[in-house]
Amino acid sequence: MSLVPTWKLRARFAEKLSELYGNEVPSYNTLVEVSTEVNERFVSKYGAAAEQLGSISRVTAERHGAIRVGSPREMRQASRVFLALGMHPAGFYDLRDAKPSPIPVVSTAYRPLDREQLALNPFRVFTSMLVPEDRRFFDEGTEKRLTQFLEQRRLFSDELLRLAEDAIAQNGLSEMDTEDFLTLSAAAFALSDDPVDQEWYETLGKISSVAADIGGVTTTHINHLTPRVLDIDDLYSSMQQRGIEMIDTIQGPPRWEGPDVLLRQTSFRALSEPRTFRTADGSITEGALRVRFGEVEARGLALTPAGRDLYDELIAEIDRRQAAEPDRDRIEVAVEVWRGGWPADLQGFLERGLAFFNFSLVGDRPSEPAPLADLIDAGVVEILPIVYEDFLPRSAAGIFSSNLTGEGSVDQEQGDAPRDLAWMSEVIGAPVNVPEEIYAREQADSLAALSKDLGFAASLPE
Ligand code: OOG
Ligand code: NI
Repeated sequence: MSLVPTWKLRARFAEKLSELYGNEVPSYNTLVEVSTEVNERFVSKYGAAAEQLGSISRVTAERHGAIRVGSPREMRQASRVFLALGMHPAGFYDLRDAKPSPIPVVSTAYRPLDREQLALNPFRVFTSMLVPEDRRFFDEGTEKRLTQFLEQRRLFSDELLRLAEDAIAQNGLSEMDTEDFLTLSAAAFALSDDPVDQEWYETLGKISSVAADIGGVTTTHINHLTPRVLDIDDLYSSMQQRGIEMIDTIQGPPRWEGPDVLLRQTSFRALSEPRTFRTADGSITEGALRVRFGEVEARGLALTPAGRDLYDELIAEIDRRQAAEPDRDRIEVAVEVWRGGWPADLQGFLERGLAFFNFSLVGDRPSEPAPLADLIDAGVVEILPIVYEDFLPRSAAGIFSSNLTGEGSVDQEQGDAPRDLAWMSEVIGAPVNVPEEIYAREQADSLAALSKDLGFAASLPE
């Protein structure tokens, strides 16, 4: 019996969620339509160079989703569902001291790790988990009530979890099981019509609307589904032309003439959606909640730790200059800092050890060993940047904050509950990958393959 392989399960799951989310949030369909136009325009303008950071077929299908869960049990179950799809935890994000608004969650992203798997389908899900034990947000009584509430609900059915285990064990599922798996998993992420306990939702909402969105309802739901574009500035103005009001900035690095790094994102608020509430006297009323989103992103180079340090420094420099000259346009300041701080081209990034690359031998094999930089100059070796596959804490915090309906309340005097990557690995029962280590491995493998092709050891510029 032939099985639907893991990557295909992932591609079909992403498609299914896209269909579901498009039915629930119609402006998402507009976003996908405009994204497709933007990508086609970009490719017809730049040809093959447009696909340097991902083939057009990959980018067109590319999405990331965001979900939020409440407890370690829910996080671990979600990890099994994602593992069934070949998605592994990567990166640890603590948003509890995020600015402008602290969010009571810690997060990781589930994604394929290998280049080949990413090329087949790069679907990833930013997954956040509530921290009810954090006293800055929740007092003892609320923590107890919250954990009891979370203990009682079931986000993932036994049947779904059983199918996930089968898929993990077999690296795929039969066509019949695939259909069941897709139906059950999509249902687990659909907006539920279960009545929302109004008093409880409001109690949590006073602390944080993200806490209410997670712990105030009996299910989880996809919070947003984000397409990827090759030109986010074009996307931004095209959406505005369609009459969709975007947030006022593109988050992350500014647009400039040099290589794009990491991640640029922008978003718009989706409309409020009808929800049923149960009031304190037990009666059922119709209301509405506005918790979901339209988001879009453009991806750039994966930075080395040195590149990441420089990135953080330059962002801080933008903040400083802006504080000193508040009348100047932030974008203008950002471009000025970017031009002063980064090399102008890919080779500069390689030479200064700021970004990760793949290498290939494209010219004749040289007769004697030569430094890598010379081989690149001579067109013998080609460098291909490795695209950033992860998230940015500051942009993530921005997305969460634009989702907030109230200020929330945080008591900074209270102790926090320490959480880190090791803790998250423990919860998931598998190591959470460190993004920079994934990229470094890929680069090292590519360098080793190049050395084999060259017949001598190629090494990175000092
Ligand atoms: C997740 C926010 C983070 C991103 O793209 O940075 C995120 C959420 O709102 O649940 O999706
Ligand atoms: Ni997102």
